[in-house]
Amino acid sequence: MSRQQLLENGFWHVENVLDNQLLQKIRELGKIHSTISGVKKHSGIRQPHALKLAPFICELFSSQKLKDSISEAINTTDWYVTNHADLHTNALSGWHKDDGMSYGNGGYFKQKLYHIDDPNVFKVAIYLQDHLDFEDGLKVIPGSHRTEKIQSGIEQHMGVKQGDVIIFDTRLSHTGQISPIPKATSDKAKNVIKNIHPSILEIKRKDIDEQSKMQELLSLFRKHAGTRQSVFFTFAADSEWSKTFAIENMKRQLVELPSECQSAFLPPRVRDTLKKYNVNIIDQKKFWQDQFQK
Ligand SMILES: O=C(O)CCC(=O)C(=O)O
Ligand SMILES: [Fe+2]
Repeated sequence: MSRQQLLENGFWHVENVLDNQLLQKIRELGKIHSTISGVKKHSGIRQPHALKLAPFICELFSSQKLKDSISEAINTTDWYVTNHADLHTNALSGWHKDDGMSYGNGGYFKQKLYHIDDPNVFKVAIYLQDHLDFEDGLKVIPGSHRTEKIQSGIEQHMGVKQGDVIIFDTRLSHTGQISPIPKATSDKAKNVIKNIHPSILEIKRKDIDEQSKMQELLSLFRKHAGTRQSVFFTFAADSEWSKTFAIENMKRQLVELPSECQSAFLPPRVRDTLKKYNVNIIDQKKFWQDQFQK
């Protein structure tokens, strides 16, 4: 049923998967991490290659429920992480797909693949806090994984709670927080917006460029609503589509990083942690070694 939902709608919202204490710990480490590492992007900090560069996120795989949900989604226990992971802190985002089509050359599948039911590669979105009061969680367009068009249907804000995960098709149109002051959906949140309204007006009237205004508005909002963090990672089961995707997706991730971080492989300590949690990694695959081994 859940896998059917994933194939039909392009996403599956799985509730109460992860332990709140574990997420709280990762959240605290993530906050510290974002002050020392990451790429400044979209008004926030994004850490690409996060399994390698923010290795504390590997603890997510201590959750059997997370691994079981992934197995259910991809219809096999024989899946692996593809080494593509991001840790996001307070970043804004616009509508997009994660299939790389916006970068040209047929994206990560190297061709349009909207006619295929199951691409054997999916993403997991884990928000480290609730997104029930404001529309600043994940938004999706159900069914949009089967069309090239990005804005192709009715938008849906996923009210995620800390502990939930969303497994989605990389072809699904989605976005995170679009506006620096997102729509309030609860009375508590409406009060927050009311209280900061004078400061919002003050920033809007400032004689500064739009980008700086956006940054100031977002900082103001986050001071009151708390830091917004998420981990997104990719997993796959072997197929020609998923192999092509994993390779091209990794190439893109490496472009975003400085030269000293340019390895597609995970460091031994991270490999050991994932092994301890019985998670297969792409580093062991021959096609991966042939592609990226120096
Ligand atoms: O910022 C967000 O919540 C969305 C991030 C996202 O879409 C991604 O990592 O691909
Ligand atoms: Fe995305």
